[in-house]
Amino acid sequence: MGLTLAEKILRDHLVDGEFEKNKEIGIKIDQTLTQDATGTMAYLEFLAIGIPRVKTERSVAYIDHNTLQSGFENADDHRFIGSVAKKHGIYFSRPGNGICHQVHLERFGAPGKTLIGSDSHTPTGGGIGMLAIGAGGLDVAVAMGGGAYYITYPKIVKVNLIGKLTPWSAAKDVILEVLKRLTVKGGVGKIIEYTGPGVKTLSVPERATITNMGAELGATTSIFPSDEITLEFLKAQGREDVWQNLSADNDAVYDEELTIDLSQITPLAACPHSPDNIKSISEIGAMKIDQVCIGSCTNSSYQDMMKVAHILKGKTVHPDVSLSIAPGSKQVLGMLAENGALYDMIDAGARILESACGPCIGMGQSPNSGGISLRTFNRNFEGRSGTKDGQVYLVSPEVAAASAIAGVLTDPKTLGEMPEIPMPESFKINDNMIEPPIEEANMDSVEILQGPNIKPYPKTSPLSDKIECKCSLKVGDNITTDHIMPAGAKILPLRSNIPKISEHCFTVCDEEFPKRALSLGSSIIVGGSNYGQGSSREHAALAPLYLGVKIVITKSFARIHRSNLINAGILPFTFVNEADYEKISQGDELMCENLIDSIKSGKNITVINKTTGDKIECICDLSDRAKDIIISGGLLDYTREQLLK
Ligand code: MIC
Ligand code: SF4
Repeated sequence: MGLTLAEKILRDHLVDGEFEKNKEIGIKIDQTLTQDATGTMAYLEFLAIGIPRVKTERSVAYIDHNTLQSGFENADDHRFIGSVAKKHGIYFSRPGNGICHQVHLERFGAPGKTLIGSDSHTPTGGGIGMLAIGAGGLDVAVAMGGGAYYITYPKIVKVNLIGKLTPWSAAKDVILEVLKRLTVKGGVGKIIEYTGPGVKTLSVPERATITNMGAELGATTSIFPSDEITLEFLKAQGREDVWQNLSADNDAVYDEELTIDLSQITPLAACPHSPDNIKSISEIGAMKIDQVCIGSCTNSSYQDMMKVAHILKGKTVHPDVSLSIAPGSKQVLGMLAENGALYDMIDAGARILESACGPCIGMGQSPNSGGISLRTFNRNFEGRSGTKDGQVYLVSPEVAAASAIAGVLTDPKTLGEMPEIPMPESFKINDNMIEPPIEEANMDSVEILQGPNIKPYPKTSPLSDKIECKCSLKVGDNITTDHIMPAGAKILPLRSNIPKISEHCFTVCDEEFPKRALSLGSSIIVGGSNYGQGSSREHAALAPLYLGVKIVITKSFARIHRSNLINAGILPFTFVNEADYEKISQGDELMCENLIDSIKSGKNITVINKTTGDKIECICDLSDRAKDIIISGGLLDYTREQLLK
């Protein structure tokens, strides 16, 4: 029986477990990446594990999220990460060098390798045939130390691409179409593998846009084959030596299959407040807009920016619209500056931002009250822009630029002939903003620079056999990590300080939650389905841990967040009968006993609602390794115990 591409890479890297669907496997990790908003915690964890040098082939620390320095905190974090990187064998991509996923694709990614990153959009690397997966910071720390990364052996979905995109339809529209069909939970426990004749019509940046936003499907990752187009891209990056020809076997067997005819794709938008709330541009109509933001790890490549520059050339941004553009990397920005496209953007009135995440993570450029913002980004969760009632629509760069000029949502197909933007034969290469680490022999000369806002990992304790406490919060379906642990310019500087950032935990849903949870001492959260979708931020588990949350009971979890809860020693329970969700109200007194035995044996666990008398059956389905992690009090304690052994 033939293998899919993802299966081939997984098998090449298998170090623990067997290939059985839904069973846990451990894979060897070749490369890791971190960004600054998750990086400080990841490196504190790496230091706590105590391995002197990273054991991966390549580990890179990027500074791209917390680049607004309105106080000392972010600058201190950058210095801390830089010093850890230098000492412990990690390459350091300095602020200004670009967004982690864009730079990694350009300068480090390699077909057939495994990459985990403490950022959910790490699957961008799937655009060049890498098996690239988003993970919690602690998982990345363990992988840097040479430990395996564990995932449930996923189902593999074949997306058969046929046809060719028509002018002005974009890769963004392809992934929005996939999101429309599969929804934000359609990818959980699955790898999305793109095949078919349509693959050859897509460039590497286009493929990367598609794999990047596979994160919004909840997928473990997404991947394209590595072919002659990949080779061309790597050659242009001066890195053809890492290329290999990779694809699925002809007789590969997939768990699910869907076909997308690229020629039928029209410009689409994800409407507020979910990436799967898809409508066509023509269906929405000429809606008046207030803001346009172009950039993010989804759509900030050289080709994207050149299309935008072409649309803006010789025009003026509509007087009622604010347009900002953040090219994805120093390489992209430098090339735009050199060939004059940057002039066209500036001349049209675009506000050029540094090469970083910027508005995508609410680091500035929040829209006006109730403002309609078109963004080429990948997430439009409520409040993420920094404006609570902001209405964010996710669109392609072509739609964004055309609309910025017109002042209303505009189908770029009305612009006439589309320009041919060829892939450059060679990209401008200058890695002067990537600092290599110091040689191992000299590592003792490097001092770790830890600013006052950088506080240690929260206290954990081994699992108790009985938990008796109140339900401190009950929430609904599709709760995102932006609900649990909001981001934005005001809160992100607290990423290195769990006690402080915890004061903002769940405040989007309930202002009083942090105080209430703290005063209860210990408590349980109840949620609906797809709980914890979105970001990889382990802060969405560490803040609840600090606030005393012992169990989260839901109808279902998103993958990375569930792992982060386990890593933090918080029990992830699911209802055996989803209808039992109704049997717990906020404030109810809950109790469960014989936990250690039940966890070990995998038996259902009965949660007794002492307020109503109801008995609620829950499952805590864990692999043997996850059971040990939970019983030890989390992955940090577990790893330390393993190392002592
Ligand atoms: C995001 O897009 O939500 C982020 C910010 O990149 C996160 C990481 C974080 O919260 O630091 C992600 O996607 O994992
Ligand atoms: Fe940065 Fe936005 Fe990409 Fe997250 S989604 S890595 S915040 S650009």
